[in-house]
Amino acid sequence: MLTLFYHPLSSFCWKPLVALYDTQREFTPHPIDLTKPEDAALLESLWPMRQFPVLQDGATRIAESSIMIEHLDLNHPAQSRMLPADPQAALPIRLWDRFFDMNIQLVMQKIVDDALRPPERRDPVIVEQARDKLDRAYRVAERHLSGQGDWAAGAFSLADCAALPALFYAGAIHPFDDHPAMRAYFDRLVQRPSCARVLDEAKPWFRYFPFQDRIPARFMT
Ligand SMILES: N[C@@H](CCC(=O)N[C@@H](CS)C(=O)NCC(=O)O)C(=O)O
Repeated sequence: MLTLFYHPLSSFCWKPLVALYDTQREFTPHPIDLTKPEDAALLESLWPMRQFPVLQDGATRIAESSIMIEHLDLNHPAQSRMLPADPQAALPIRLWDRFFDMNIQLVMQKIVDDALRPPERRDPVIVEQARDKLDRAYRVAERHLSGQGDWAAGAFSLADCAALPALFYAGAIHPFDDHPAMRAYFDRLVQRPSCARVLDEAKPWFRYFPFQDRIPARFMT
């Protein structure tokens, strides 16, 4: 039996949720509320980094969103895969998964972290550097996506699972409206039923996102 420990607002949790919904695998969702000491203790007991998502599969416990998606492909075959079985063919997908996590998601998170600090501890230099890095990543993504089909690297994959949260949250804080290929790709992503479901389930929590007023109205209602 699969159990996913997660929070509906958490960007990295969206990755396995999209994969699970997209492949219609059954699992037990176990929301974790880190404001509750007992939930924080539970998460720490599952993964000492105290980060979600964590996937429990029988006696096997998996941390790290990308690894758990691979674990699903390997151990719970479904009608489609998030990574091809051929390791060589998987390389571009791994690249774009890392790209969205490292160059967009984590960079966007620096701006969120800054906004969550008390005003006297905020650092405009960190925010400016993060915005510069996002600009560079957007240029790279735009060039890449202009030459692609519907998805980030061939068929819908792990790379697209990573792209949804990265582009959703980064796009709210640092819009990519002037990047037509990114915009078109993002529109395709949010319309995919698995992604739309994740966004819908996150809706009640968006008010806790410090830049909630920048989330496009179409995702709030
Ligand atoms: N590389 C990890 C990142 C997980 C992560 O940073 N999760 C965040 C939520 S999006 C978290 O648990 N933050 C709480 C904390 O770090 O204390 C993954 O891909 O699963």
